[in-house]
Amino acid sequence: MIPQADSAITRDGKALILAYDHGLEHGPVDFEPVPDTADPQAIFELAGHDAVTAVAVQKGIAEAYYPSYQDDVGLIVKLNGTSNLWMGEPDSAVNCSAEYAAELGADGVGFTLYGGSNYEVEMAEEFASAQEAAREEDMAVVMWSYPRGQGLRSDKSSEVISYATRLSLELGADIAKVKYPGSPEAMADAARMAGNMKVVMSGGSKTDDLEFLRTVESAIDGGASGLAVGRNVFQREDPVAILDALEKVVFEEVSAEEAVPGTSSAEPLDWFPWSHPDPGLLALTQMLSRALMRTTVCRRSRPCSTHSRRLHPRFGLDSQDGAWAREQRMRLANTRWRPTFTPTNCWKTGSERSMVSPSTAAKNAPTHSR
Ligand code: FBP
Repeated sequence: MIPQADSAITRDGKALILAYDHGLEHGPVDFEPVPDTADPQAIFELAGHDAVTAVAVQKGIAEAYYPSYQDDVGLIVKLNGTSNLWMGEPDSAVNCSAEYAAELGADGVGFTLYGGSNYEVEMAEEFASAQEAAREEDMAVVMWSYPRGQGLRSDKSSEVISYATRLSLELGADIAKVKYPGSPEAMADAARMAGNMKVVMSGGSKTDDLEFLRTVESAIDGGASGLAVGRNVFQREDPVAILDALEKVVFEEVSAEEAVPGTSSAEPLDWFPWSHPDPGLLALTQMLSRALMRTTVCRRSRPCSTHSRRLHPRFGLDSQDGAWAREQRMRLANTRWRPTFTPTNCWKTGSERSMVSPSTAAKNAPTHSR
């Protein structure tokens, strides 16, 4: 691991990686809940959301779709992967080199390692080559560290997940992506074992909004630096709403209850100079304040995607898009950042953290050890 304050796939030291390698790992079944998500273009559109620091895909998807999104979206190319048709001991075929990932424009590479599998030795050797090649290309290395195999009874126990993060640190990853070990305490232990390497939580199968956000909050409280998530975003009818909520929980450290879609009016605004305003006036003021907070500064490390989107002809509506993709694109383009500042204002600045209200910052200040 090369210590770094930030990289192209993190923001404020945190990561929200939109994972989309499911078509290989799980097959078409993962697209059934929202059939339009079988179209990679719909996912790249979503990845333009300000919460998303990078999208993680296999090389075939990157080859075909990333050229249209390289100005707006961070890219992690998975270097290995196996289909769900494989019935043997956990293993993952190397199907892309770090050099080719760099040619595709990747900011980082992803690599699955099944510690504990009968194939662990071969996978670790393959990881060593990939990791060193990624260093040559100056790309971040994310390890999908998923201990599993014949000898492992539980692949999510605290001990196993802590071993998974330690293994990632020792083998040279910059970020370890692990399953949630069940509690903030267990996550804290896993983060401690990772030293100053970042740990992100794997999203897992889809759960309801509040349950999912609570798990993410617990992981963050335990010291996770964010999450890498697929199904819990793209299997929702309203993925933009859950990304809005994740942005609050991951980057602003707002509680799950405050962030859950549909409760945005409960955002803490207790830094206002009055305590009992007229309800109508309060609602209007809250609305204007949120708009002001959102337009103060764009927090992306790349130029604001919405501005690029508004300026770029490809964001005209495409009649070939499915209704779901079209709706998400409309929502991203029209309901988030407003064009009240120029693209030159859209670079990350030191004042980003001021987007968190003082009360929220104070409330969250003591909870993190790193
Ligand atoms: P989810 O958030 O949908 O769980 O995706 C994370 C991920 O690691 C994907 O990148 C990958 O396709 C999948 O989970 C693999 O999960 P598993 O091996 O547990 O089936």
